[in-house]
Amino acid sequence: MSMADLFGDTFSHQRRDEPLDAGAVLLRGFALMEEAVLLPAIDMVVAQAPFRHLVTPGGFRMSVGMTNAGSLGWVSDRRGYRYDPVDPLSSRPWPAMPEIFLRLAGAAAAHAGFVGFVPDACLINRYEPGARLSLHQDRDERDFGQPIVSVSLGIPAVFLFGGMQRADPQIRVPLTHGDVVVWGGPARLRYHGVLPLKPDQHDALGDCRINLTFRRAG
Ligand code: MD3
Ligand code: FE
Repeated sequence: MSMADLFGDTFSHQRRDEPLDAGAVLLRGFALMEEAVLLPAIDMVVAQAPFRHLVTPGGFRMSVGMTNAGSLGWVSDRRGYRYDPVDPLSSRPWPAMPEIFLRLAGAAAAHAGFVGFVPDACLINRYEPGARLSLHQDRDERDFGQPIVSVSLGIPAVFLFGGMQRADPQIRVPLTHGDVVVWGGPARLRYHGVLPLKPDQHDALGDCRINLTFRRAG
């Protein structure tokens, strides 16, 4: 049976899969088929919980604008990093995870061998030209056995994928509109970041990049 049969052809359009590491696979163009449903769903979330520039525990304003959907949202302030069920801007729960988010994340994870992935948090990052994400590990989640699924939209970025130590060498991976990466297994705790975005224009998203990261946080 072909992948197209197994996945009902919904996410099997014009794609090439690239293994990046044990447990990490780049699914180029995986999000393109559902683009027409995905972009309005992001707008719905952002209308309820706008992008904001969080402050790091060290007191630096992040250049990336952030918001969340789902029962938990990632936040940073002078007290530290954490997942919180409440949006500190509105004092209300984060917007519900749109159905298309769950469907896309679940299909991508299953494609990479993580069947039954049900995220409870989607961190939405917005990069404008010049914005960057310095090298870090994602370790605020409860179970590192659960993968993270990332979806890149809009103008391209160069992703840095390092090792288990901050000083380990990095590879550079260009990520473009529609690319999905599943980060599981040993890749889950590797250092990673995003180089400063170069100015560019995307037909649907203008001069910005949006990245969704789906997590099982709680
Ligand atoms: C590798 N976001 O939100 S997505 C983040 O493009 C984050 O906005 C970047 O790093 C962005 O934490 C990169 C790719 C990604 C996400 C999580 C990972 C790669 C990862 C977790 C472990 C290893
Ligand atoms: Fe990260």
